[in-house]
Amino acid sequence: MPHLDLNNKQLVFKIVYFGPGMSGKTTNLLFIHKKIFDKYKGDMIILDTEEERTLFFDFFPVSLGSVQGFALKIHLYTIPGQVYYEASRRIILEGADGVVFVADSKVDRLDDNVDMYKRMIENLDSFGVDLDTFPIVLQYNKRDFDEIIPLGKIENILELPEDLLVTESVATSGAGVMKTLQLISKEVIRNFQLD
Ligand SMILES: Nc1nc2c(ncn2[C@@H]2O[C@H](COP(=O)(O)OP(=O)(O)O)[C@@H](O)[C@H]2O)c(=O)[nH]1
Ligand SMILES: [Mg+2]
Repeated sequence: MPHLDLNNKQLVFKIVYFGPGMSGKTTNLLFIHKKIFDKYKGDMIILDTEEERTLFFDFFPVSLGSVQGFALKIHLYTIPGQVYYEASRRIILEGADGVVFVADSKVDRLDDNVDMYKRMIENLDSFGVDLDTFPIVLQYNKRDFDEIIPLGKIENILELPEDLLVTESVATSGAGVMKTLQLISKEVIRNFQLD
C-alpha cells in the first residue's frame, strides 16, 4: 500500500530496483535521476557500503497526474546485490508497491539472476504480498553484450506468469530505462486503483 501523506496531499509509492550485484540497478537510477534532474527530483541519498552504492531518491511523475486530489509521488530504491547483504535487501524491499527486477543479460550470470529472483519472491511472500497481483517488471539489462541470455529464459526456468512485463535495456546508454520506469509506475498505480 502506498503511504498516504495527508499534510502534503500526496500518495507516495515505493518502487524497488532489485537484482543480483552488478546487474545495473544503480546505473538505471543514475540515468533516471539525470533525466528528471531539473523539475521533479528530490534529493538523492547515496548510502555507501564497502562495495557498492545503494541509492534512494524520490520524484513526482507529472505525466501520471493525480488521484482524487492527491499528487502521486514515487520513491525509487536500489538494493545491494552481494549475498551477504540479505538483511539490508529485506529491509529495503519491505513495503514496496512494485519491483523492477534488473537481470544481467550476460550468459554467465543466468544462475545469479535466477537465484536472486527466487530470493525476491521468497521475501515478498514472507511479507504477505499477493504475488498474483504484485507489480513486477523484469528488465533484461546489458543487451549490448555479444552473448546474452535470450528473452524468455529466466521466465521459463522460474515458470513465471505469461503476462509478466518484460523490457530490454542498456542502462549505461539509457536505452529502455525510462520505458521500464513508466511501465512499473503505471502498473503500481493501476494495482492501487484496483484495490
Ligand atoms: N555494457 C554495459 N554495462 C553496464 C550496463 N548497465 C550497467 N553496466 C555496468 O555494470 C557495472 C555495474 O553496474 P551497477 O549499476 O553499479 O550495478 P548494480 O550492482 O546492480 O547497482 C557498472 O560498471 C556499469 O557501468 C549495460 O547495460 N551495459
Ligand atoms: Mg548498486
